[in-house]
Amino acid sequence: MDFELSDELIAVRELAREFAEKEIAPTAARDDKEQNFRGDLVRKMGELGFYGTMIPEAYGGSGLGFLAMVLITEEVARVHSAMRVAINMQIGPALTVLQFGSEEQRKKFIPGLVSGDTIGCFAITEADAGSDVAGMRTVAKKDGDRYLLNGNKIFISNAPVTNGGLVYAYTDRAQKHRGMTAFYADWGQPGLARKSMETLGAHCSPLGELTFDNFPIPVANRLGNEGDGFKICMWQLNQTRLNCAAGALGVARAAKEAAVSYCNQRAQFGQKIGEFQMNQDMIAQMIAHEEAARLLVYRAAWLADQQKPNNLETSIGKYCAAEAANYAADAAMKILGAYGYSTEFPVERYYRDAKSYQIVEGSSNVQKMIIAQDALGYRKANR
Ligand code: GRA
Repeated sequence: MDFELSDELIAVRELAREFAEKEIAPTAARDDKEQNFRGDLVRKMGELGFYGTMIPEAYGGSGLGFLAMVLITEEVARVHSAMRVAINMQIGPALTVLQFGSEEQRKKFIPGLVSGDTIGCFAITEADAGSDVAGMRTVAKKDGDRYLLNGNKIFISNAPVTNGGLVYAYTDRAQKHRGMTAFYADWGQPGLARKSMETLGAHCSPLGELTFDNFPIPVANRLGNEGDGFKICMWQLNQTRLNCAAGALGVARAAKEAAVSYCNQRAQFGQKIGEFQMNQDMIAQMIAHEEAARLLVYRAAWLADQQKPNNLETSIGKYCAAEAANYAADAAMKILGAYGYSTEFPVERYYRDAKSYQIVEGSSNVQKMIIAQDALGYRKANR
């Protein structure tokens, strides 16, 4: 077992940290308050190769791997969690096209996602299909050399700004999950209405609805065969879950750093508040939870880099990292008190952003379901 990162990975992490601190952090509070979508930063991250670590050079990537993505994502999320979502919106469709697309589809769609010229997304969730992906109602009907989509997707990250990405729909609803199909869509076509949605956190990550009214997608943009969609979606979620897990590590770390720093500055009752054992208890727990989650998330990424099954390990890592981020944000809020609650300081942002990690990409309860049902022998997680 080797716990050392290679020199290459250390350099990648340094690059991401420097970019995050110099380019993202200075305006993070303002961007959050004004709900700015930072397309300029999305493109700069593309130029730096942040979306291409799991993509071969032939399609514009570097092939550095999943652990490299995790390290980059953690650094970005540490300064602004909403900017982490932007990474996932690029890598989700790029990896899925790499895995399931034809050579022509790979060449056509991946380089734009890797460079950030295409603002990506993946449209799965619907009003009655959140945890229960198979409950979706959007349909795709074949019409000559294209499919026409009808339905509505909600809570879709990047919906207001995306110009290309994945969408899942039923080509044969009677077959339940075996009738679902995956497509790569160019959102510039007619028959699409977008609507923005407001949320508690992740304000710089534009969220919204996509409504399809005979929205056309060429047959040439179908990934795999009709009916492959559910398995493609489960595969995709396993990759994008890892990015969320890394994001949660970043938030956990940011909250801990704020709490430690405040404990060393703030004095009450004639001593630094770090001297109080109740605060030490929270600092210790923040660190223990964060460090444990980090090892789990790195293990899942390492398995992915070895091309070994990692669904179970990714679910465990995502669950623990989301809970660590929420513990840390909650504890930091208690330690900073009114300064934590104040919108003048970043802890309230960490608190709002941390919540998303218990919801997105499979809620904490979905992760627990996957973990427990694997242990009980009901459904294998790694298949
Ligand atoms: O036997 P079969 O041929 O019928 O196949 C079954 C199973 O083997 C079938 O699907 C297969 N399958 C898989 N195949 C490969 C299931 N899981 C996998 C897999 N991992 N790999 C049906 O299986 P099932 O177990 O009966 O499915 P189910 O009960 O309908 O669903 C399972 C589950 C609850 C885990 C799934 O629906 C799920 O993961 N739900 C969570 C949904 C989710 O994560 N949504 C995320 C939305 S996108 C988002 O949050 C964006 C956030 C952006 C950001 O912040 O970055």
